[in-house]
Amino acid sequence: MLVEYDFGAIEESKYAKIELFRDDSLVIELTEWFFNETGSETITEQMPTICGMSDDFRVRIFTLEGDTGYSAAFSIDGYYLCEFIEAPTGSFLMGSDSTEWAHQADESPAHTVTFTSSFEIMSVEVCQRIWENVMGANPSTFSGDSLPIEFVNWFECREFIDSLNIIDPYYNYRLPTEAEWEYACRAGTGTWFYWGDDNSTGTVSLYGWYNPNSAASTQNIGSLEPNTWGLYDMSGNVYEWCQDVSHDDYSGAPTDGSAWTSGGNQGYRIQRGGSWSSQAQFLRSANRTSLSETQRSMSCGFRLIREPK
Ligand SMILES: [Ca+2]
Ligand SMILES: [Ca+2]
Repeated sequence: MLVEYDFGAIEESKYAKIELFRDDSLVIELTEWFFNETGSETITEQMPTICGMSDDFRVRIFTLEGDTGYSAAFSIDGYYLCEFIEAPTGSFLMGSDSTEWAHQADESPAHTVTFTSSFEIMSVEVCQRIWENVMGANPSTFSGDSLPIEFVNWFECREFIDSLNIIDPYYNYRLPTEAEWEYACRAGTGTWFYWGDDNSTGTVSLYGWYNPNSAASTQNIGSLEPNTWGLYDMSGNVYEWCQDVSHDDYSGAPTDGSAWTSGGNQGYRIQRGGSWSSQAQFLRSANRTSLSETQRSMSCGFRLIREPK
């Protein structure tokens, strides 16, 4: 779906919050970071597939200059820019044991992690359009507005986030902790994948871009089935940087969902979820890998956590 709307009423604003209503009910809240043009323009954004296609949609826009009210007519023929999903408080079993298919030693010991606060995680990977508008350049190996950003090292992700935190007056952003990432990926499941214990190509291909179905490239974010919390591409498309330093296994890992940055293999950061080039075993919810924090990979991008300022 593409959403087209006229921002002629917005001047000199670098930020707009957009609410999309369907039949007078708020169905989605979007955050737009890069309005600095004057005059009218048509913006084509990706909209969540949950928006549907044929109902009565209206967009309400809030900017630093105030509420602009409902927009004029617009059309929907696409999908979203960015949406954040609230992960509720709760506990889950992080990691896997040796009975799991393709289990690796660094997934042990499985351990209970408890979140006493909810958090908000981006429903998709950061796409190139967002990165380019914040950073003014696009280092990706593959090219496309709706493709995930990749070929950015861990420090470059931090630079992007620092810039975003200056632009956005309402939220601070950061990388997920590894525990937050796996909790959100599993979305209440304890199976190999968030769709169950099914590693058949037909089933995996419904949820994740990986070696058998990706045509050796990243694919548009959010274009396959999400998990039950509404998160897309937690398996496949690009690996996703987390805050945590790599460790050989979970011995001594925190159990409160915080980032594990002491000890371990300093200089190496966790990546999660497998990628377009991976085989199915690496798309498992428990799978972990790491990369030097100064290294770039055409298989690795990231998504964001946000917290109110
Ligand atoms: Ca991914
Ligand atoms: Ca692994």
